[in-house]
Amino acid sequence: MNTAAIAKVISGTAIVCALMCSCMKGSGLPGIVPLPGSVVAEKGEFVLLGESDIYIASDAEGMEYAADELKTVLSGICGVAVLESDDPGASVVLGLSDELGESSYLLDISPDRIKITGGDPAGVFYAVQTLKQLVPAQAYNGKAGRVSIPAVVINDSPKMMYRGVMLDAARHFFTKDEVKKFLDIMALHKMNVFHWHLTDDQGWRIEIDSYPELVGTGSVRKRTIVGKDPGGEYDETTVYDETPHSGYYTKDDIREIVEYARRRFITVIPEVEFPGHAVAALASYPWLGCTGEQYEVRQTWDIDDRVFCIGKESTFRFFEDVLAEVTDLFPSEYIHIGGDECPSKMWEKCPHCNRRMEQEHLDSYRQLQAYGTFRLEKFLESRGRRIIGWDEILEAGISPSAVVMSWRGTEGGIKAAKSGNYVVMSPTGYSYFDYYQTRNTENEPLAWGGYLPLEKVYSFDPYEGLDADDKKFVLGVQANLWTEYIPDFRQAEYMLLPRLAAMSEVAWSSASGNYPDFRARLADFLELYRSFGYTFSETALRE
Ligand code: TNX
Repeated sequence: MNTAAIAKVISGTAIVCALMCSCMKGSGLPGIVPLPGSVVAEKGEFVLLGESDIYIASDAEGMEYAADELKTVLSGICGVAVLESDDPGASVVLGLSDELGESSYLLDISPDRIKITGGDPAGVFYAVQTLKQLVPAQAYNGKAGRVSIPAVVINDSPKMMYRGVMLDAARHFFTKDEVKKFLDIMALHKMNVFHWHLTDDQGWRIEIDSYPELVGTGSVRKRTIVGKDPGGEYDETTVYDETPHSGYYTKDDIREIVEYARRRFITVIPEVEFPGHAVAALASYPWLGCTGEQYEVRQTWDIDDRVFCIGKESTFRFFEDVLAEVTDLFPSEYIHIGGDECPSKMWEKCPHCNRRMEQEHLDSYRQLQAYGTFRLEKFLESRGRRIIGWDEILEAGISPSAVVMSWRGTEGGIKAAKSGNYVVMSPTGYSYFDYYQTRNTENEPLAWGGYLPLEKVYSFDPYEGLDADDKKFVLGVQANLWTEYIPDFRQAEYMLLPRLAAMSEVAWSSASGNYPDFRARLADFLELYRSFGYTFSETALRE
C-alpha cells in the first residue's frame, strides 16, 4: 500500500439484502476467467450486509475509475447505493503498491474486509473484474439474499500488454450504446485494446469535418447482398435486400466512446483503411480513385479492385487532413492504417501511379503501396504517432517503428519480430470470430465460413515459432470480429462469446490452465454472462 498517498474516502451505505440466500454455486470458489496467477482459498466469507464503506488510499489518476467500477458492481447487487466515507479501517480498501507490476493486483478478501492493491489503477480495476466473478451471479439479478464472497487471496498479473479485440463497424454499423456494451464485455475479460475498424468498401463511419461527403455519401449503402457472397460472381440472379444500411459516429460520439473506454483502461485504436477497402471513400470523392469514376458504396462483400490512387498528390492531402482529425479524436499512440488486400489492377492502368513509380524508382506495385504507407507513417510520426498495419505492409519493406498485425497466419508476425518490429498476433486460424464455432452449421446464423471452435482459440500459442529473443516483440494478441454476416449486435455477442473468454486467457494468463479446467471455470463465468444479459453461443459449448 502506498501509505504516503493522500487519503480519499468513499463510504458505502448499507448493503442490506433479505436473508434468503442462494449464494455460491457448490462449495468451492467460483471459477475465474481468465485464470489468475495464484488463487489461495482462505477460511470464511465476507458478507455484504449492513454498512460497507470504501476507502481509497491513493489519489493517483485513474483510481476513481477503478472505484467507480467497484461502486457499479456493488450497486448492481441488490441495488445498493454507495456513498463516501473517510475511515481507513473501512470494510473495502483500495490502494496501490510499488511492489506490484503494471496492471497487476492483489485481491485479499477476509471475513472482515476486502483489500485491493494494484500495481497501478488499472490493476485495481482488474481486481474489481475478478471480484465480479466471486460475487454469486444470482446477486446481480436480485435473487441472492444475503450476499457473501468467499475469503481468498488472489495474486494476478497479465501475460501480455496488448489484449485486443477488433470490431468491424464498417460492414455493419453498431450504435454508440452497442459499442459501449462491447467495451463492457471487453473489460469483464480484462481486454485492453479496442481496435475500431471504421472504414471499408461498404461504409465510412467516422465524421470528418473537412470532407463531409465521407459520411454524407459514404455511410449509406443503398442495399446489401442477401446470403453468402459468391465471390465476385454477381449477375441478375444476385439477390439484394433493397434496404439501405447506414450510420456513422459523430465526433461527439467518438469522444464519448474514447472516454468511456479510457475509464475502463481500454485504449481505442482507430483504423482508417489505405490503400484498399476504399470504395465508400471513392463513392464520396471520386477524385480519390485512379479513374475519377463515380462509384456507389459497395453492396457486396469480397475484395474490391477499386482502391485509392497513389499517383495523385491529392490522395495524400486527403489522408493528411483525415488523419489530422483522427489524431485529434484518438489519443492512442498507434493508428491503424489498414494495408490489407489491395489489388493493383487500377494502378497498373493509371498514368498517375505509373508516373509515381518512375519518379520514385519503384519496381513493383507492392513498392508503390509501401511508398504510400511510408508517407502516411511520416505524417503520423510528425504528430507523435506510430502506425499499425495488416501484415501485407511487410511485403515491400517497412520502417522499424511500424507494428505488424499478423492475420494470414503468424508467419508475417514471426518475420516481423525476427527483424525487430513489434507485432500483434491475430491469425485467422485462432482469432477470426466471424468463423463458425461449430461443424453443425445448419442451425447457425450465416457466417463468413471457416471453423474456429472454442478449444482451438484456447490452444493458441502466440509465441510458437519464436525464440526467446524474438518473443519480446510480440505485443500481444487480438480477436477480430468482421461483420459482413453479423447484421446486429446480438449476433455480434453470439460470435464473440464465449470465444472471447478463451482468448482472454491466451492474452492474460501466464499460469497455464488446461482445457477441461478452463471449461469448468467457464461454466461459472457463463452464469455471469446470463446475469448481465449477454448473448452467447451454446453450440460452441457442445463442440
Ligand atoms: C479478410 S483480415 C479481411 C477482411 C474480411 C475478413 C473476413 C483482413 C485484414 N481483411 O476485410 O472482413 O477477411 O474474415
